[in-house]
Amino acid sequence: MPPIALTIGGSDPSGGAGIQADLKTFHQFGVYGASVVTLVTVQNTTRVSHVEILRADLVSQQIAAVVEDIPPAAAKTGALGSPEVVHAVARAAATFSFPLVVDPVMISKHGARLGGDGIEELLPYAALVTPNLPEAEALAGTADLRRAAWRLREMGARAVLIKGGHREGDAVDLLFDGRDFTEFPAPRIDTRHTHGTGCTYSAAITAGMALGLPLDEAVARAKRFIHQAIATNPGLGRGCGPVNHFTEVS
Ligand code: PXL
Repeated sequence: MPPIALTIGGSDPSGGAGIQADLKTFHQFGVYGASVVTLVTVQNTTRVSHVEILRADLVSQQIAAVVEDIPPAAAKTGALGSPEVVHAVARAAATFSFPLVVDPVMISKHGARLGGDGIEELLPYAALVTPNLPEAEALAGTADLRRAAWRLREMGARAVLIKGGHREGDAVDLLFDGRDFTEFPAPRIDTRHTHGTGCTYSAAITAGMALGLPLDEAVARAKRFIHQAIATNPGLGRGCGPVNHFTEVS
């Protein structure tokens, strides 16, 4: 039996981000993927034209249906849409016996609001939280990387990975587990095709956890995967295209 991973997030019909990206990534890592939908976007590589958030109790029921029957070895959250959905996920997460990765998605590359409000409620259940720099700043109230990581630990996350994709220069990510700071560097790739990068990266980390890797090894493997996936993007669409989910796991 393959290990099982669960994603809780939004649908991207163009297949590059959201639960579609997560499922493709789980599959590429040899992990069986289950998915709970929180919101439906209408989007392609050029725009997000609508976001429809599901009722919170529908999210609760989907999680319960999966967890009681196909218990995952790890789970992640992506776009949650509303504080009500965050609350529903937090109530479920309080009962999880497996690690949860929280990707605190706030706005899409095209500026559409996908969630973030009330996300603090979920941090005490996070084995790892994976903000980009703007998200870390919004949550922690500081742009200083190490101070933000400390603050997010104080807010309840067991470990913090602040991603450097929105910084200048190389894409250096900073992991803090409460004891050590570890940097994960990669050269920046000059491309507009980075749609779904955050989703794919946190899904790859979640897959590594489902495979039983220690956190730093799961992050290192995921970092190699996302770097290669961006570098070999298929150039789909007329806007910000997806990364290459077919890239080899190494
Ligand atoms: O990458 C953040 C994200 C998460 N979830 C969905 C999205 C996006 C970005 O577009 O569409 C559904």
